[in-house]
Amino acid sequence: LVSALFVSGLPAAYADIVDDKLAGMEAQSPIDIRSDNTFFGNLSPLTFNLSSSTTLDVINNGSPGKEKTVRANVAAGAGSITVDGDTYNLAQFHFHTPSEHLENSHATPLELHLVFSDANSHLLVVGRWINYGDTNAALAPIFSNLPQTTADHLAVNSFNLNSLIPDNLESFRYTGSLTTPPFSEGVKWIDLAQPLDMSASQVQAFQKLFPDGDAREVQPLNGRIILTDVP
Ligand code: SG5
Ligand code: ZN
Repeated sequence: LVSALFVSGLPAAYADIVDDKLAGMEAQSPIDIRSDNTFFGNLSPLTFNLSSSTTLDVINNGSPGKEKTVRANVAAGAGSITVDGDTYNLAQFHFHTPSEHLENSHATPLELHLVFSDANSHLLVVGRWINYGDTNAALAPIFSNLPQTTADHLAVNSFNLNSLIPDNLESFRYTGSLTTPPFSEGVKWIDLAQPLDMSASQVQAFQKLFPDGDAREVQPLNGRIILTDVP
């Protein structure tokens, strides 16, 4: 029964993922982050150390039955985050439409995920909601030239990773999972409260590639606690 709940949250592309792979998994992502399920506290500081000029290798992984998104692989050593005394290195960032995490039960048009891992391969994902607004100049080199097929690669020569991170680092933190197969648990999630803006045409360019979306449905908290330092 529990695994059936999770399977019901899969995009059609994951229909071949069977129940037994998910049996016993109860701390899954994404989740609905609401003012009535978050707890206020003093959270440990986040220290980002990000290159202001890194190369990106942008790929489209759109094959049916596989996780679908556009991913930017960053050069080794281009970025890290230190939290609670542990340093995690940035491997890649990618996007989902609509947002996977909900904000008071509402999705935003897009969500950014920055995937980091530490020396022991523990994963930490920094998520950021993306709203409609001005054209995002920093992301324009990617969103104006999105790789249309899996055969396509886009090289970006000088990307400022700091453009993805707000000055205000207030966040929501909880422990969850990958949002795509194999849905591995023990992933630290830090969802930044400050959204990023992109223009409607930038959002549309991404949605055109994945008309059915590439977002997993929200998963039950099952007693997990979401901490926040948003006043
Ligand atoms: C995306 O999300 C990424 C996965 C990522 C999952 O589907 O897929 C792509 O970017 C394909 C273009 O990235 C990879 O597979 C790279 C190895 O999985 C991981 O990052 C596993 C380490 C799930 O990530 S998420 O939970 O942040 N959404
Ligand atoms: Zn993701």
